[in-house]
Amino acid sequence: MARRLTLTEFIIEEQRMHPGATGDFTGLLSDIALAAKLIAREVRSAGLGDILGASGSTNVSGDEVKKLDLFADETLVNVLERGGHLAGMASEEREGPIPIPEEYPAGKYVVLFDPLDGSSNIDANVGVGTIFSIFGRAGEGARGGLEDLLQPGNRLLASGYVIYGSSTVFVYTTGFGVHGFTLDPTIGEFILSHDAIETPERGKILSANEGNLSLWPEGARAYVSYLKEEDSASGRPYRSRYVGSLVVDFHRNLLHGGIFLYPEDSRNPKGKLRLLYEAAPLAFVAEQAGGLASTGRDRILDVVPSSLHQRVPLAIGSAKDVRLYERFVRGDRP
Ligand code: AHM
Ligand code: MG
Repeated sequence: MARRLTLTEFIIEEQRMHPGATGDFTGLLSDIALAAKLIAREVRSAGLGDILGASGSTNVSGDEVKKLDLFADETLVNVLERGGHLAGMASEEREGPIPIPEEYPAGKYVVLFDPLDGSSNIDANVGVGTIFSIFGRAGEGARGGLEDLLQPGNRLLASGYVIYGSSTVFVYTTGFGVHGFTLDPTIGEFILSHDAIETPERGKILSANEGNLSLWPEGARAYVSYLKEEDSASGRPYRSRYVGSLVVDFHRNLLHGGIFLYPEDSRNPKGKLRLLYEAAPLAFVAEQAGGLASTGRDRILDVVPSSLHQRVPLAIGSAKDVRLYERFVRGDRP
């Protein structure tokens, strides 16, 4: 049987298709994979040391920060700042742009990341993950400043995520399909396990925090009631699956089909999830797998960010499900 490719081998082959590729991009993705392995090791031993538990501070979005969030954030910054591939970074855990120290060379890319999505789930042993976005620099001027970081998702060069769950998986796209790799702990390498992932055109799963249903706008409430009606011809009722780690709920629906919904509500009038660290990178993956991502009104990848921690309503997953949701939002229900 042919040996399966490692993540690095796969990226090198993919980059050969790009004339003029310098190896910088390959180096950057390898750096992200290294940081992911360091985070995976720490997550695996979370229950063992005093690293588990709240660190007592809150992040810029007002959420309680767990120690592992800080570990993941610092690991990504430490690994990525010295690689020479980046002009700047931004993290969900930090308020402003993260500069590359003068002692390291600056590169032509910027990276934005949610270091540990779903971190409120850690002490219950539920899967968590890292989400990342890679852009080219927007201009020659600022070195990794806001101009480089505030770019719409339609300019993403690559995005992806790593899940620290029952196994550690690395999923990414550079605009040529979506590929998934599983960490083989015996050799410390990510091995190609999900080549060219295609998400079902229509799913059977609804993932939403229905505890907020009474706070949602009418379109979202009507849509969820519709999915619960019984009609075998249209595959209803849908199954409900909501872990509360976006990256995990998204990954399951990507493989099996379904829709993840986090609409705006009366407490979070702009939605809860962050455009740059969560919605846009997952939207690029969803579209590359044949799915869609929408605010309910607009394509997520076309939303132009005006601030680093901007929130956005999110409906993401199988194309037919997201399109139907948009119809309910417009008041044009079937
Ligand atoms: P975070 O853990 O990076 O702060 O992300 C926010 C999380 C998502 O992973 C998840 O989908 C959502 O918040 C759950 O929110 P809620 O508890 O309101 O359902
Ligand atoms: Mg998150």
